[in-house]
Amino acid sequence: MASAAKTPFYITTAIAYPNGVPHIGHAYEYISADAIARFKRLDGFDVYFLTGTDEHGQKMQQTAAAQGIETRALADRNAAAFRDLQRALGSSFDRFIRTTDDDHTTASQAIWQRMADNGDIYLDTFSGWYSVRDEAYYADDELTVAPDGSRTATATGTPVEWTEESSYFFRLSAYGDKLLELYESHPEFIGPATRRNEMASFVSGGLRDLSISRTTFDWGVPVPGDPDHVMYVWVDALTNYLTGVGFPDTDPDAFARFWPADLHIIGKDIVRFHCVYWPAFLMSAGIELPKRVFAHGFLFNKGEKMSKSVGNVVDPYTLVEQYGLDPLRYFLLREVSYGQDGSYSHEAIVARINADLSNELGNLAQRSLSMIGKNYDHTVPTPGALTDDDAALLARADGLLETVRAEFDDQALHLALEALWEVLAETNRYISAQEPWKLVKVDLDRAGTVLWVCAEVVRIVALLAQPVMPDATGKILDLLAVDAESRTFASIADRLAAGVTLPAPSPVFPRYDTKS
Ligand code: ME8
Repeated sequence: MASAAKTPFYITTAIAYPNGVPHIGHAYEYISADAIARFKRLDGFDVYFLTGTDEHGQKMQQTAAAQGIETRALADRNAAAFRDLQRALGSSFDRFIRTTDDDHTTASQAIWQRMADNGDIYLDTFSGWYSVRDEAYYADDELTVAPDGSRTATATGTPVEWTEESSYFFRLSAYGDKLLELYESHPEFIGPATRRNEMASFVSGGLRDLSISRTTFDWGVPVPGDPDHVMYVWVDALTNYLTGVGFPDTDPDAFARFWPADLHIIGKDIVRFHCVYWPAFLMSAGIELPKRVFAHGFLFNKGEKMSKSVGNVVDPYTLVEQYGLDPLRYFLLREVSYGQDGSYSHEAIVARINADLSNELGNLAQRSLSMIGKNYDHTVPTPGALTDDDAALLARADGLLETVRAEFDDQALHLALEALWEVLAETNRYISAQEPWKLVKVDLDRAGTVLWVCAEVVRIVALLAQPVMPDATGKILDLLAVDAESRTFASIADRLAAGVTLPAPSPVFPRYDTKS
């Protein structure tokens, strides 16, 4: 297998609750994780990209009951909607896992058994507050009490209900010091750093044992040896990351190769589950810990939280249809600082499409290629001796791989794009200063060198922008006659070959006409 020689890279998204249809926040997570997965593949890694749906728990059962359908039917319908959306967004996932898949039951019971064998699970009675919407337990000091006595979780505003039942507990309290040691010795385990500080302060405040089973409903993975209990949905949900690569023994080779995961991409609201509960479960089960968890921010519509009651929940398909997939992918990853909250609006999307895509990249490519077409019979001109300006610009373009790789490895996707667009801006200044449209009339060789430099920068930027805009950059690379084998990052160092015949150029990024 050719990929065996490559370094493995295992990336996951959160698995969404399919109690409703996906929204733009989900789309944002998929697009960003997909860009990272594509980047690593193009950079020579053997990538495994896992995503899927989190189908158990009380919320799913209650939603289905309210709609008068079987829980399984609700899960089937909406899991399909999530999978279809990912396809529509160009997500290059390797597996779409559903927590109702058979191998996932086996994996969840296996990790449970290992935690039990390690003496970390005991039976007791749980009494406390539970938010079905968050599928989370809250302590008294995490609640807000309204004048009428009703309680909501302060962090999320969701209602909580008093719950009292027989439950298995996980000895989370025994893991506080180990978790703090983990954050200390592996500061890269949680990104961005603000989230690490939040978790360190949460854990320092003392951890209580966690209720990990329920008896008042049955939509979940049965607890091994006690089928009256189903697992707390987060125990099985987190385990999906193990199931997806063959744990415990459905695919030992894949598990040995891809575990521990390199990167869990999640949203900021589920950091505690991934950075406190998950490493504690794994430590207990004697399984290696993932290398990094990165929490992106939330996406808001014109700065407002999306909510059904406000009526501003945007269907991702509508945005794809209105702006095109690649412009939307570019906008979300360029406009929002990855790791922080961000906002989108029609005006902001149009501004990015017109300024960055249509002007900065599209016009540069179109101008250079049409001058080449017209003056050099559609063949790449042979560059002559390079001036200092030519060499300086090419050197900047050549340095991009290193910069962009470092930004992607830091999940600073917006800074990677910024670096690419800075070089495009520089190239546009260069072409204005060199005026090849005048040079072609007086010095065809020099004009050819200038146009070759421009086309070469466009090639390098297009190669590096592939993870974010796979289709549009593919078209640009077609226009530059770059063959399919020469589109990985290993080919960046190859120069655009002179004498190659180019197809007739056509614009790749039309302006968005606000009047239409
Ligand atoms: O949390 N902006 O599922 P989920 C950006 N099943 N991201 C958002 C968002 C927004 N407005 N709203 C949600 C769950 N997300 C669990 C995960 S993982 C083992 C189990 C993100 O459907 C959210 O932060 O509520 C999460 O990463 C993902 O969408 C799925 O959210």
